[in-house]
Amino acid sequence: MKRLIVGVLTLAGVAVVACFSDRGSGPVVGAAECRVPVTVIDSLHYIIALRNFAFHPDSIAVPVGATVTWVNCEDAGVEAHTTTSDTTGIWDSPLLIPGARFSRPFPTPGVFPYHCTPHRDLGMVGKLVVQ
Ligand SMILES: [Cu+2]
Repeated sequence: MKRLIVGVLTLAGVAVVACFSDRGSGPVVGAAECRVPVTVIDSLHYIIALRNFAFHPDSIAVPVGATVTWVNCEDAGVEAHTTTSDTTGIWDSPLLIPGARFSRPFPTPGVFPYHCTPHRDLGMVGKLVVQ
């Protein structure tokens, strides 16, 4: 399993593996994805965790055609977040409570800066590169 993930990382040209365990205090009891310290599910499926009022990783490159899933990994009771493209109209998730997720395919290349609408001023921003 570990070897497979490393292989996928190499193929995708993405050297990002998030380790969620060092970002929280105690285990996450929300979405299943939050328990897995992996950003890359396979070459076309990627996870971005929302935790501690930040996106993890906050910058990621994925191949054209990939599906990206943002998962709110905050502890229960923490404020909801969104994932919202800086360019109006590309994507705008509803408010995601802890445990909730939002997925979107990215069929065309580009650089997509995005943010969390309630917490943009707190620096809750990210960048997605589709290449
Ligand atoms: Cu937020």
